Amino acid sequence: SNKPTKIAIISVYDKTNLRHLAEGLVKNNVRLLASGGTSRMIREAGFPVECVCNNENAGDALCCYTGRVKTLHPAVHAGILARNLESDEKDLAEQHIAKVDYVVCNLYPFKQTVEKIDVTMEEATEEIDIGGVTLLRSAAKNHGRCTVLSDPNDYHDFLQLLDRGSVPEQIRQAYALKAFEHTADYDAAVSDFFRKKYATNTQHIPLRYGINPHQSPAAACTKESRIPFKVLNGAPGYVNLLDALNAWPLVKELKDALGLPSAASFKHVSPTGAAIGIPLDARERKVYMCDDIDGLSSSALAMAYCRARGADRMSSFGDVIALSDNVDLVTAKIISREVSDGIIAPGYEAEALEILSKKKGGKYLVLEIDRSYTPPAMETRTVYGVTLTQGRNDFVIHPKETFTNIRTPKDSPSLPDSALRDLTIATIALKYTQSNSVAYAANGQIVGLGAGQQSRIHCTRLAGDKTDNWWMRFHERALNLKFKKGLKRPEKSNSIDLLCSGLVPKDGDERDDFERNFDEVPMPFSQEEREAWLKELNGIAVSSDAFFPFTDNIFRADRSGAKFIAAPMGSNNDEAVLRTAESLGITFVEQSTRLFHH
Ligand code: 93A
Repeated sequence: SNKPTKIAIISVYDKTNLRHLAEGLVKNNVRLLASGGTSRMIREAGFPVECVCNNENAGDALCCYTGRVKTLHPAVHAGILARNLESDEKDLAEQHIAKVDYVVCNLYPFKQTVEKIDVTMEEATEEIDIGGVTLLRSAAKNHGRCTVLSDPNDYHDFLQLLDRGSVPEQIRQAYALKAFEHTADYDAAVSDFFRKKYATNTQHIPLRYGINPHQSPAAACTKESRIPFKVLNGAPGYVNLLDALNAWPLVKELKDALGLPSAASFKHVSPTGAAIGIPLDARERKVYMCDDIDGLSSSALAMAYCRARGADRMSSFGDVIALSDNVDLVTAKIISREVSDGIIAPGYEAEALEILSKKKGGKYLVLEIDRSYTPPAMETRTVYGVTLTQGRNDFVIHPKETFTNIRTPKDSPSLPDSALRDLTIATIALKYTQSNSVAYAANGQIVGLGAGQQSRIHCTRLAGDKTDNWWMRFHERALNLKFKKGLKRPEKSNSIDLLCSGLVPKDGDERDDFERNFDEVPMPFSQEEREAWLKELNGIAVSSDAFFPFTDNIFRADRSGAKFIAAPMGSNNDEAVLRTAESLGITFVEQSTRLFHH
């Protein structure tokens, strides 16, 4: 028959393909109800259309509404939301409301409006679609019966289905999902705009720029009631926050696991060092350039930072520091003379904060983290427009629980406490190091860490070379260098690094630069000197964020004094890896959890 049996409500801002849609609907005997501008265009195109208010006699009152209220009426939504239930049908009949079968709607251009420079709040809020969002949500909610079209590109396929009879359930589901994605995205744009205008600085921190200066604007924000840190001094950059928010959980977990104040030094989102606060002997104080600090042994936190900063002074130049405890005066004094970008800690003594706030011409970044904060279980990020979600890595590393599965030697009852401590530090550090990663630890601190290498053996070598370099710095000759008076700390560190890594050039400008740093120019280490000294390196604990694919890693770790190795298993070469460890006298612990980090 020609009698219309179905009803469509149409209210579109973007009128693309609207004629085509109207034509197809009318051809299928669908009765069209539309809002002002939409109905005008359909009528002008020559198709029958009524005002949306004509949903039976509910209309008259609604017709009077204008402006902000076009389709927001119980009659409209009753027609959309009604189910095929006797009770719903009875209600509709009493009110003379007809069921709506199709809803076609797209929204005011809020995003385009707020992209305009100097847009006012008034202009922006006028573009916040209320009725359209409600139409989409009503129809999408009732997709069991209703078809919702939120994208003009879908009209064509929809009409083909209609021509063939009806819209299958699966298609209605897909359209409903699309409608909710659309309204969610729309509301996110609205809340972004409001956040920028109205959020207190506890929820939204504008950043200078993103990872690079041309990547702006940039911001840090949270959907929770507040960001878990306060900016006490300076203005954080994007990379600063990546460092700080990886470094803080590292020191928090170290402290929880080992019960001592802990420190980490971060650069480019990997630790350069991490340590707990145990006393330093005279040589360590010298190597870590803190032998002139009064009261160092009175502060475990300061000792932890000396170790974290001192392990790899080349890498920690310009670091972001994380400390597990309230920052005291001694620690602040140590930090104040290093080149550093910022710090995160749960609190600051007044004098400490004063010192730190003066650093970098007053721009030193000081963040106060809420110690009790627990991040949500789920993490989300977008890469190239694709959103990735995952459960947060909440694996807990503990000296008593994580290293119990000793694989070689077979008769080994347990590990010494010092090994458990160092394996714990190495493994917690890896949890916050870009993968692949391998860490060498000794004396309650990282001594060599290889980060972000695509090949495991390159990691093991890099970390091993750093460990060798660290140990060469303890050589008598490296301890007693005669630097020029007034030579800056970073220049000293650079010279020591050249010398200890065996890279001092024989001649040329770089050689001249090197010599200029000394009153007495040191001889390079001879091969014999180096080998003899490196033989003394022993008792090192090594952890790997994933399994060793080949035995080369074990051989390399052994050359840098590895005595304990913890790593996950699962490689085809597990047996050979274990055999190699056993033959080299290394205790190998199976650590059951892979700890990739990106
Ligand atoms: O101002 S609104 O939020 N109030 C409403 O009741 C309403 N109903 C539909 N905007 C409303 N709309 C929107 O109007 C639709 O989402 C669509 O974008 C636009 C279509 O208006 P017109 O048909 O007058 O061109």
